[in-house]
Amino acid sequence: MTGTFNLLQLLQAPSTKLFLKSSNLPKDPFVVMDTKVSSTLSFRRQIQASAYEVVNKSYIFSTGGGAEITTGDKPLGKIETVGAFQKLPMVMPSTDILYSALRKMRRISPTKGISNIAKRVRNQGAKQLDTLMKELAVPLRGYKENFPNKNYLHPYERSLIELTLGEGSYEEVLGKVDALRKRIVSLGKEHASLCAKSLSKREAEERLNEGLKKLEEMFQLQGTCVDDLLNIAKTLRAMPVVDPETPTLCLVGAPNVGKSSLVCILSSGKPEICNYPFTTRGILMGHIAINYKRFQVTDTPGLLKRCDDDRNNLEKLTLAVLSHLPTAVLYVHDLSGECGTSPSDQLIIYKEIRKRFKDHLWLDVVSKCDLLQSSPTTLVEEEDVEVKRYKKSGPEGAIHVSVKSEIGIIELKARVHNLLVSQMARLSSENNEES
Ligand SMILES: Nc1nc2c(ncn2[C@@H]2O[C@H](COP(=O)(O)OP(=O)(O)O)[C@@H](O)[C@H]2O)c(=O)[nH]1
Ligand SMILES: [Mg+2]
Repeated sequence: MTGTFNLLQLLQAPSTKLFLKSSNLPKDPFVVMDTKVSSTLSFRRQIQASAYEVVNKSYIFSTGGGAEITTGDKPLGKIETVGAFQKLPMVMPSTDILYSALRKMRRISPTKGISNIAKRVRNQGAKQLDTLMKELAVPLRGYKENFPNKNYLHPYERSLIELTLGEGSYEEVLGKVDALRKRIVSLGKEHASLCAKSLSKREAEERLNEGLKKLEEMFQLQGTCVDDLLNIAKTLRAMPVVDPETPTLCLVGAPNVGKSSLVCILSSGKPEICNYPFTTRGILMGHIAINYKRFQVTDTPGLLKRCDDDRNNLEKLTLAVLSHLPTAVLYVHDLSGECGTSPSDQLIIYKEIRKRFKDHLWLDVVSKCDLLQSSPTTLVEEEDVEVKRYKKSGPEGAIHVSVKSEIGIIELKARVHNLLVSQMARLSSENNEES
């Protein structure tokens, strides 16, 4: 068969780096300790030890690793804190698992003291098949156990998994890995048992070779799910890490209304560019320092006038940020006609978002007001009062600003500071209520 790994080649090849040390393996191979998860992960785990947990839709400060979800007296499981992607186990490429397992299998010798050659060969063969089966199955078991159940993830991270990998893909790949493990165990046991029952040296050798070939072929053909899992872990680990403990100002609005320009002007220092895997354009993440306290400020992908079913992943990311992270909103309106979304469409989007996130602390800003002074918005006679008023000055109480001419920026900064201080107070009182 093309591409089949050749056992003889392996035997003859000089021994290279071993991926699994026998001393690392648990006595019962099916009770897996994830000893291969690198020590850097445990460090990351420590630095991410305190976080918020979402219980009954509110954010609860925690210093532990997760809270029990209960319905009545019955615990359902653990809810993960934000930061689960940084704690994902390291996945070995499927070929590395196979090579490593084959090497370990080759080192298995027969139980001492068996003088009958046929008995010795069948004893060794059965042990070798058993070892190969376990060495292939143990890492898979570890992945199944150490990749978090999506249902217990922080809702923000759950949304990111769906947006990035597509709905159901994460569970599907984990399911395939577990199914492969079960098939390997069953095939390995069957052939180890056949080998152990062999009546002659020759039969034992045949049984052994047949079992090895089948296990190897199965792992080679179906091991792609392990590589898919490796890619999933890589993608998720690279995702921007949000800090839900830090009050965050989130700039929301239609595309090109001036959100990123405002993040730059509000941030102390240079904002970082965060890339979610499904964004082609980076999202800016900056910090604001007020009285030695740091706050986050970030823009979100622009929202268009359309229903939720038609929204793309970028828009869904905006909604996930607003739904699942404790954010205060700075909503940006561009009435200059420059951004590509008409003011009347912006009003429709705004009203929907405002209604949906009515409990968020909120500040409205009309951007690019330098352009409004030179070319004021044209009003159409038949438009209703609300639209006319919106086109003229935005929602009631909105601050008019311009990044270009710096109009309104001092007032904006003062109002943003107040908003973030209120957001911080709100978070602390929510935490106190819960503790
Ligand atoms: N005239 C003017 N243009 C602006 C102002 N703020 C932003 N822009 C321009 O508007 C365009 C979109 O801005 P950007 O910040 O990328 O918008 P975003 O897509 O909402 O993040 C860019 O070409 C900016 O230079 C402003 O105050 N005045
Ligand atoms: Mg932007």
